[in-house]
Formats: sequence, C-alpha cells, structure tokens
Amino acid sequence: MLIKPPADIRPSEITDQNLFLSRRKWIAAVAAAGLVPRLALGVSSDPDATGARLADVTDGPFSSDEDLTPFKDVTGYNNFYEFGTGKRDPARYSGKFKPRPWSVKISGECEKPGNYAFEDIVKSHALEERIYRLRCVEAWSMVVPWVGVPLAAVLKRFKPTSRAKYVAFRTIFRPAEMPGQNTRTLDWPYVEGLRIDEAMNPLAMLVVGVYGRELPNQNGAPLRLIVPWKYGFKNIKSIVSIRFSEKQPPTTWNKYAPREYGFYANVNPEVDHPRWSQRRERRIGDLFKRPTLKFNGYGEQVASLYSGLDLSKNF
Ligand SMILES: Nc1nc2c(c(=O)[nH]1)N[C@H]1C(S)=C(S)[C@@H](COP(=O)(O)O)O[C@H]1N2
Ligand SMILES: [Mo]
Repeated sequence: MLIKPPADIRPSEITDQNLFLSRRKWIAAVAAAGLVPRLALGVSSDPDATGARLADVTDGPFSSDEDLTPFKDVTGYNNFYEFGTGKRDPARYSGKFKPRPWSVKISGECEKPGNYAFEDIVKSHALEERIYRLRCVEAWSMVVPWVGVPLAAVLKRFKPTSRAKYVAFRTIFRPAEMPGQNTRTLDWPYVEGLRIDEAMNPLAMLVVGVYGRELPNQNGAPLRLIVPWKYGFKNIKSIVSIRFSEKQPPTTWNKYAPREYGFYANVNPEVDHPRWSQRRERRIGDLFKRPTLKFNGYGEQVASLYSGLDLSKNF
C-alpha cells in the first residue's frame, strides 16, 4: 500500500499552510475511506518524546485538529508548584518523585469506598487519546494529546449515592520528594473539586499519559485530571484521593485568592481576572495572541451545565 501519513512532520517545516494536512486529519481521511484500521488513528508522536510507551491506545472523541504543542514544551513549560513556581522548575526538580507504587483513596458518599491501586483505577477502561486545548489562567494555551480514560466511567464504578453533589480531589503530600512543599507558596496539599454533573460530563478525563507515553512527573504522574473547558488550575495533578461530598469542597486557588479564582473557573473571555484581561491568549510557540473562546471552545458540550447560573458571579 502506498498511502503513508506524513509522520512527525513539524509545522515549522511547512511553507504553505494550505498544502498542510495534519497527520491526524490525513489518517482520519484515509481511515474514513476504510484503508487503515481505526486503531492506527490513536497515538500522536513527537521525535523528542521520552518515557514508556502505553499499549493499546485508541482514538478518543472530541479531539481538536489544531497543530500540537511540541513534547518539549508540554513537558518543559509547566505549572506544578509542588516543584517550584517557575515554569521550568517542574521539569528540573521532579526527578526524585516516585509515582509508583501508587494508590488512590476513594471515600465519602459512595457505596464502594476503599484504597485502590493505580492499576485498578484505570484498568477495565480502554485508554484513549484525546487532543485538548489547555488554557491557563495566565493567558497562555497549549494543544496536548492526552492519554487517559473518561472520568465518569471511573467514578461510576464506586457507585456514588444520591447525596454525592460534588467530587473533591487531592494531590499527594510528600515534601521529601516535592521541594515546593517545604515552602509556604500554597496551602498544601493541593485540592480541587467539581460539581458531580461536571465530573460526569464526557469531556472530563483522568489522564495517565501524553504523546502515547506515561505521564512525566512534571505533568502530574501517575494520574491527573483534565477538564478542558476550565482554566488549567482545575487540572489537579498526582491525585491520591477522590472524595464524593454533599457540600462544595474547598479548592486551593480559591482559598489563596477568592476574588481572583472562583470554584467554577470556566474559561470565559468576558470575565477578566482582576489583574489582567482574559479576552486573548498566547498559544505557546505563537508570536501573536488569539481570541480566547468561551468554555475554551467546548461550549457545545458543556454550556447547558450552567444554564441559569450567572457566570460573572460564579467565575
Ligand atoms: N497539584 C497541582 N496540580 C496542578 C498545579 C499545581 O501547581 N499543583 N498547577 C495547575 C495549573 S495552574 C496548570 S496551568 C496545569 C498545568 O498542567 P501541565 O503542566 O501538565 O501543562 O496544572 C494544574 N494542576
Ligand atoms: Mo494555570
């Protein structure tokens, strides 16, 4: 067969954008014509990518077909205050962190609480790659090929009760391996939360990998949240606890500065951060800013979750 996708082609090598068909679009077109099996659609690659490859990753729904942010930026420009406040600190100072063995405590309003091994949390769900935009509250953004499982599928296994109105997540506290936790920058451990209907939305994802490989420490190994319609800080990393609760749980950035960071944190160009505008964003690698989209462009999937809610008050 002569059909061969343009493997690992880089946007910088493309002179005429109109001639450029992204690898993903190319494979999708070929697959639609029935020429390659659907499995081949799955995994994005990057010549610089390192880490153990994940097996049996399939192509998930909702993927963006925008140009991917290179692996070295996805893994070299991070927010993970447990390893320092600089964007390069997580890559530099997370080498000692041990993401295995790992277990997650499931508690609160559910019928199947307990301590579950990492492998048990994700097994029995097929790994999917989904290419999502990530929009940081600091007005930069990336396009990342995450690998993981739908959060809803995992949560349902623990049988939340009718009193479970929220889901609270907690990051590990391990100051011997996380130098930032020896400072008072944030109130450790990092905590986050979602309303249960947000957590059950098909877009919400528990992520175990990036670019077809296991998550690097700086990206939240071995297990982190991705909710692409919210600002980056909701995407809590290195999760060790998931608790179903009746009341809205506290969240780290909201505790730190309640006027600046709300519980909802939906991406919203119409509601400025008190100290800067949220109208535009800089895609990492771009020279010029671009407009920020409401719900980060995922409004079709999630806007109905907030009907009747004043988003300028519930920011
Ligand atoms: N535990 C923990 N999770 C965290 C953070 C953090 O400091 N600690 N930073 C958040 C912020 S502000 C962003 S933008 C994203 C960045 O994810 P990435 O580094 O994988 O791109 O992680 C989020 N999750
Ligand atoms: Mo962020």
